[in-house]
Amino acid sequence: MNPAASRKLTRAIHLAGLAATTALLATPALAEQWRGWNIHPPEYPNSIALETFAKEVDERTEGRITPKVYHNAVLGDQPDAIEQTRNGALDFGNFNMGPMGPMVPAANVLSLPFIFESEERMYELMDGEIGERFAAAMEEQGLVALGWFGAGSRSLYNTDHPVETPKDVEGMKVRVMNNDLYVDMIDALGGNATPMAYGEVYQSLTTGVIDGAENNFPSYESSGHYEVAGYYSLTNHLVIPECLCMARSTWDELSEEDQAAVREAGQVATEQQRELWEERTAASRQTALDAGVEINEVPDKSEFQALMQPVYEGFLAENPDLASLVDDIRAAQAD
Ligand code: GTR
Repeated sequence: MNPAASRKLTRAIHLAGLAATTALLATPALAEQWRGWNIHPPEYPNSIALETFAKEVDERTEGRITPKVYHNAVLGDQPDAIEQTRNGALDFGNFNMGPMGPMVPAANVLSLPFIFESEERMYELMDGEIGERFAAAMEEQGLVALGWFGAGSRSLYNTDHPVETPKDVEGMKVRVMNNDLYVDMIDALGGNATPMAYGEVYQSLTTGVIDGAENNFPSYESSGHYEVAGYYSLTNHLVIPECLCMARSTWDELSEEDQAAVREAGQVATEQQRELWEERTAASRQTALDAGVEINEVPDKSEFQALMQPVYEGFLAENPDLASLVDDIRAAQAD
């Protein structure tokens, strides 16, 4: 190479080096990427709210945190996902408070049948001091609650007859979420409970492994269960909230400023979920009706409620420390 060409090359290398250094300096510190668990398909109200949460966190932290939501339970079953969030392998998720019970005993109070008389009451109490007590119990177990999502009320559905009285549940194989309390609940009605992952229910209904299950309208519809279990009976036995929550280990690493930003994002997402929930409940109910599902009222719910007495007694005998929480929830609804 002649000297001129060599000088040119040296200069080019020098310039390239400078450009690379400048580019490096201009790149912001690598954003922290959060992984979030979701059981539902992307168009479900909770999923839309989780995406909102992710977007709000990203914006409010100016891109320091970039959450990503994984829908359709691709990151695992719900009990596993709760465990993974507790130990920080996942950063956030939307969890039903039912499967939370085996890990956070206080959460079981929310799984007591008929503990809330309506969704409105549930919101009112969870948004106040009662909700703070649940959040504190979760925090001890590694989870930070950022908001309470609505989940309507759960009712029984099955393949071949309406449920009008507890007699209609006798001998029925009913899928329940992973929590012994639900096994006791179905036992008390004379049925046979089968705890099972949500994703296995459709197939199990078609093969007769189970005769029925229980859920709210949006899940009954979005999972397709209404296609294979055409009797939906309005037992409304569980009004159980869900949480938008995150790993405490991830939370503890945040600056105060980012904690505030994440909390605000959680509030925005929660408000949106509750609004979308109402709309989706009506739409899902209609989809089921249009497909020929028979929806029936349960004329006398007190028969079902009376049979839950031993479930309460057994629970309180095993968890005497939770009696005051149960009493306070009941007292708050006594007016
Ligand atoms: C849904 C709930 C899910 C899951 C599911 C189930 O209503 O949103 O988180 O708990 O029920 O029955 O497993």
